[in-house]
Formats: sequence, C-alpha cells, structure tokens
Amino acid sequence: MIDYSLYLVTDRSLSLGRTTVNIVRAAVAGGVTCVQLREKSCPTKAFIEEARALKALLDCLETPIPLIINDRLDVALAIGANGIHLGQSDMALADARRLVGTTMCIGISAESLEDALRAEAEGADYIGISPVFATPTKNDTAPPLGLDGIRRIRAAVQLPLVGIGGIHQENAGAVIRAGADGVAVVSAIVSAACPRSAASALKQQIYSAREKEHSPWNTL
Ligand code: TZP
Ligand code: MG
Repeated sequence: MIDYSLYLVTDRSLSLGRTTVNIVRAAVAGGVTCVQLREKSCPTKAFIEEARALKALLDCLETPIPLIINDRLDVALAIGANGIHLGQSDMALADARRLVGTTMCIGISAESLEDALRAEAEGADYIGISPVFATPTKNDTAPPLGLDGIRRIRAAVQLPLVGIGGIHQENAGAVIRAGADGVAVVSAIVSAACPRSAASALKQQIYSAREKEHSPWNTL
C-alpha cells in the first residue's frame, strides 16, 4: 500500500539548475513519501536512465519509496517502476491495465467529479485531484476544483485522493482537512532554496492537519 501523504512531482525546468536526483535525495530526507518522475521533453534514452537512477536511489533507502512515472508506460515498464500516472488525454486506464496488470499502481488525474467516478469504476488505484488551486507550473489545466471540489469527490469516491496544483506550506493542511489523503507538489519542493526543509515543513502541516481532524475537540 503506497503512502501518498507527501507526493513529490519532479520538474527539471523548475529545479534551479539542480539535478532531479539531488532534489529527490534531499526531498526524501525531508519526508517525501512518494515520487513521480515527470519529464515533458526528455529524449527516451535519457528519461530511462534518469528513471533507473531514481529507482535505485529510492529502493535502497531504509524505507524504500515508490517511484511513479508520469504518462510514459514504456519507461515505467522498462525500469520496473511502482506505478504510472495518467492524465485525461494520456493512455486509457483499461489499456494501461491490460499492459501492466496488477504489477503497477495506476493513478489518474481527475479534473471533475465525473472523471473521479469513472477512474474508480475502471479500477484506478488512486486519484490526483487536478488542479486544486491555480498554478503557473502547468499551463493546460482545467479550472481549479478548490477545497469544495475535494469535499465533493471525497464524499463520492473511496480511492486514495491526492490534491495537486498550487499547494504549499500555507494551504497543505486545508487540502488534507477537506478530505485528501495526500498532497502532491512540484514548485513548493523543487524550486525551494532547501528542498529538504521544504519537504519537512509540508510533512508537518499534513500530519498536524490529520491530528486535528481526528481530535475529539475538532468541531469543524
Ligand atoms: N498537474 C496538475 S497541476 C500540476 C500538475 C503536474 C502542477 C503542480 O505544480 P505546483 O508547482 O505544485 O503548483
Ligand atoms: Mg500526462
């Protein structure tokens, strides 16, 4: 069972010249629980080499951390990734499932309640609620779903939910309190001066939001 609590999505163009491997190493030291390698314009060979290096790094941690590949099922299969993440215009979930069986988890980006219900019915393993807030990191997103969107999807879907889009230290707790199981971030970690402390601060927000949610004094 994957821990989606603090889910790092990489972006080399926002990493301020630092390598993705170094960013990931620092981020996991700070408490990231899951990593998605997202490469939008990397040649296939270099993508596979990078994915393999990350997989080796994450596998040999005391508590190994899963590596999920964005979009490219061929890369995920080549390196034996733990999962694949698919958007609404990527490969259909049923086709991906036929290719990977149950050897990999499949995450689906949902831009609406209907997307989330369909992903659950078709056998996704988790859902990325995309985007929660407006973000300059991705320029082709659907309109933000907001915290209300998370609440609506939470009420209708049993799968693990991970919010993504415009999430940082100040709003991560609200995303969890709205019903997400985890938060996925790009710039809040990869563009941070210190990715390790950024991850650690986010993790603290997530855990303290969960504690408050389960506290007998919580009347919200
Ligand atoms: N998918 C939906 S929004 C997004 C992705 C990859 C980008 C999120 O980036 P940031 O910097 O965490 O807002
Ligand atoms: Mg995609």
